[in-house]
Amino acid sequence: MAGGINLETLFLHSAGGRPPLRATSSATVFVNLLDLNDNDPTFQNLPFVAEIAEGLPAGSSVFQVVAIDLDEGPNGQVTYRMQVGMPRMDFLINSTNGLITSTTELDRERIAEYYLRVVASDAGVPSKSSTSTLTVKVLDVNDESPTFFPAVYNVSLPEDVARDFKVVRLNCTDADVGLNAELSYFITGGNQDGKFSVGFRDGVVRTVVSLDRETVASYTLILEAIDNGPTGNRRTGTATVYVTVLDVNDNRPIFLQSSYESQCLETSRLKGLCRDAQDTRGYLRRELSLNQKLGKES
Ligand SMILES: [Ca+2]
Ligand SMILES: [Ca+2]
Ligand SMILES: [Ca+2]
Ligand SMILES: [Ca+2]
Repeated sequence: MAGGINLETLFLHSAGGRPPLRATSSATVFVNLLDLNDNDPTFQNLPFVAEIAEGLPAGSSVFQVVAIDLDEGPNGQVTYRMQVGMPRMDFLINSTNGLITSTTELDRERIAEYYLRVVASDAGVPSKSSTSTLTVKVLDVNDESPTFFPAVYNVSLPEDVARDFKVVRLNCTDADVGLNAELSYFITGGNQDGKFSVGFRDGVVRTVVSLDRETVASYTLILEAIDNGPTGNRRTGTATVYVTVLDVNDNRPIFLQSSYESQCLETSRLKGLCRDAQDTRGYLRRELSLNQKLGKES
């Protein structure tokens, strides 16, 4: 019952006296009805959902809850407290005005959503209270960079590899969400002769034309991933792809000179042996052993 003062008028009649007194009198009586604590504090504007960007300093305002109690005096005097914070109690509530603030810098990549049990109690005896849940959604900020894993790739390719050959698929992730994690890939170094390309969206490195080991035997390609965060706050990651070009027998032998002269030591040694030989059998024996020796050496 809402508190208040009831005004009632009492009419007094006297009828029992002897002799009877024919008189009527009236008096006004004020009756003050004391308030009972019969109303619970009631939260307004449910359900409570707050959205706050990650990375704001501790002490940032998150939300203000309001509960109304229709009773009077202490019975209607509401105070607030936070009962449970899931998964962590990273917030404070002002007990008199219901303003909720953070007690730490929130990080969406660690905790993206909180559930806070808020209690509103009146100061009656006994006290009445109600509870409600505030959902705090932590909004993403582009505070994570694209990260290649691995960051270094080693690839060997035969020089006659076909054009558009898939050299390597880069693995890159960005822990943010949405545009803050949408990646584009570029080759930013080591591709002077334009032999390689990378898929803008898929991060697959391919050959543009076939290679030639005799011209360039290895490449050190620098790959960059850039996220699609807000202009002025885009973040990048870098990877290196080492490409070794393997030889294929694609060149005919070419003589560097038109003729070659060479002395054969063994021939001259044989001639010497011939001259020195006194008998044919001795010569033949020596020739035989020399041929065996030469056969072993060759
Ligand atoms: Ca109350
Ligand atoms: Ca973060
Ligand atoms: Ca983030
Ligand atoms: Ca990012």
